[in-house]
Amino acid sequence: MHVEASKFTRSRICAMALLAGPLLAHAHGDWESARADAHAPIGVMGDHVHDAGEWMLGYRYMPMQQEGLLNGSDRVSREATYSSVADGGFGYHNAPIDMDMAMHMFEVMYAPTDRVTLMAMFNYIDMDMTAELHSHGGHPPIRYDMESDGLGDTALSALVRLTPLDSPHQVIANLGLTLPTGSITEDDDMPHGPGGAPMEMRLEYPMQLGSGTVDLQPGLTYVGQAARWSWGGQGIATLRTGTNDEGYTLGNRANLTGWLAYLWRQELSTSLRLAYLTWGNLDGQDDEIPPMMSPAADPRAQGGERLDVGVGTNWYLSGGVLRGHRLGLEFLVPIDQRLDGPQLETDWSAVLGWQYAF
Ligand SMILES: [Cu+2]
Repeated sequence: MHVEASKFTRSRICAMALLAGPLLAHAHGDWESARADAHAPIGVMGDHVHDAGEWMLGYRYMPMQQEGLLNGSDRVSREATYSSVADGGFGYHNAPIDMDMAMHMFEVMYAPTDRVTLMAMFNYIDMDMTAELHSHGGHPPIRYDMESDGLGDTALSALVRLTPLDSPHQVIANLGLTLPTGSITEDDDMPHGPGGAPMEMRLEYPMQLGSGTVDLQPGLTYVGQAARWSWGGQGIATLRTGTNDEGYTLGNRANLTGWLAYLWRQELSTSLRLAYLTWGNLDGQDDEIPPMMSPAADPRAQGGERLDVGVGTNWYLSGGVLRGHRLGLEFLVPIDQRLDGPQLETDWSAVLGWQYAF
């Protein structure tokens, strides 16, 4: 943090020498919540707490696009995915082509005390996948679409502020869990009937809406603030408990992220973030999902790791009837990903959010 310390000192001197008005207050070193970067980039959840008695409502729209297949960090063609093992392929019946996902996330926060903020997040998920069934018996490959949408798992957490209330360095313990409100029995038509006729089948694991288990989400968040700069880091694990009703457990996950934000003026900040995500393969399997149908149906082709870089901007509306409303936008692209494959590669994701505290 040497760079931060020198920037911190330099900007404090600048602020004291040059600035009057609201920015001068920041130079005193208290945590300032009425500024754009007092919340992390909008793609980070559970990054901030509220003062006793305060409520917050929020909504995030999170699109994500995946296209093409990777095994490790190597590209794999559709043909190789559904060619027989004897021909040097992977021997699946289908190969995913692309997948579009959009999540609508609604959040409510309430702070019963200055130390503890409670948070609930509800998701509505909408997914489309295009896949191709291998050619057989003189039939050309058949391309088809699958869809699923509905409520995802519901996240509940307590955010416990561990540091002094007004410190410019805040440490928050994230004590979270998710409830299995998302369906794991979504079906759609696939061309597996006679002569490629549509037949309703259980969708593959990435197209299911929930984990089917109660998942623990412990984590730790640190945020720091100076006059013009702010920064933070967060680590959150997702630990599955037990086995779901279809006989499997999704892999555990870990998210590690760090960011740096610059405050252009009280209402506007921009951010740069690195996000590392790792997730495991399935334990067990759903007997209605034949594992050789597609790599997306294979319990051993689900895990991976990815490093994203994100650029973002936060707006904090400080006056007029919209005082206290926040808007955030973040755009993330992977700079490295290694997948247990063949598995769909992530091209980009984005988060557009609104928050209002009162
Ligand atoms: Cu909040």
